[in-house]
Amino acid sequence: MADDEIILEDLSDEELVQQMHDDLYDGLKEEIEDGTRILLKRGWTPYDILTQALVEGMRIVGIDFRDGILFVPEVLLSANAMKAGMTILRPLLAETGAPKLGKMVIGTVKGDIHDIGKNLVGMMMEGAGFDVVDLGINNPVENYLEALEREQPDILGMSALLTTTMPYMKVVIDTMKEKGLRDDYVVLVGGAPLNEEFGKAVGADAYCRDAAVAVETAKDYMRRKHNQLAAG
Ligand code: B1M
Repeated sequence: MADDEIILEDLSDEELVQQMHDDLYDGLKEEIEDGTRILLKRGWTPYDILTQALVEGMRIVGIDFRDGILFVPEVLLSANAMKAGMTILRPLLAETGAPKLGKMVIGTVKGDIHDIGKNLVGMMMEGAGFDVVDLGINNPVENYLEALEREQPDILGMSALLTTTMPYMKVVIDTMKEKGLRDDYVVLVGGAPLNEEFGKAVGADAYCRDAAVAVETAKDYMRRKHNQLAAG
């Protein structure tokens, strides 16, 4: 073992989280898996590990990607490391035993291959008691329409991370309108470049800033739906 090798187990929580940010930056998958397991063993909740160690680490990666310090191959390694941590947390988040609240179909729009945020939303929705059908990345409108017909969900979720792909959400919603389907579903949209105004402009029911907001918004719509059914 090299003298300067870091023993993750020996670090304090704060140092370990800091180290995980560095390891995510360096795309070190196994270290991220180890760090995730150690924090779990120390009693951290899956949600705190997700937000404080993984999402925060990816935020730092995003800054240096934007500034031309990191490039696509490096960021891909970071993304893979992040996904490895998320894979460990996923069953724990889904295991809450929450009663079934509804069903959501979610996918990243055509032209866009970013899926970490979408996956995170899917995981948190499962944890809150939703059945989630994940359409993956790069979805043309046909994929969404087929999935709506096949799965009959309560909610359609769309994700976009690029300013060039986010307008495609309007294509999907407009097509739903043309086919008379729009009002059959709650449409939620999200992704880093979006905002409230954009959500309204494309005709979505709501813009969700992050996965926690997506869960709260989805629950809120399901409550309203049940109240309407009870009243009608
Ligand atoms: Co990309 N990329 N990328 N990238 N990438 C961004 C988005 C960028 C902002 C980086 C930058 O310049 N600062 C920039 C976009 C600029 C713009 O459009 N204005 C960018 C670019 C330019 C590109 C390429 C064009 C680079 C190139 O090829 N030259 C290329 C495009 C590929 C394509 O899609 N066609 C590209 C490629 C890639 C990688 C493949 C290397 C990799 C993706 C790997 C993967 O996803 N499997 C990647 C990554 C990792 C990023 C950054 C660094 C991180 C994204 C991420 O995972 N964040 C990103 C920088 C950034 O966003 N600041 C960047 C962590 C994640 C948890 O957050 O996805 O925002 P986020 O999700 C949040 C919320 O937004 C929300 O909840 C999530 C959880 O809280 N949310 C939803 C997301 N979807 C939702 C759906 C909902 C609700 C909420 O539905 C209901």
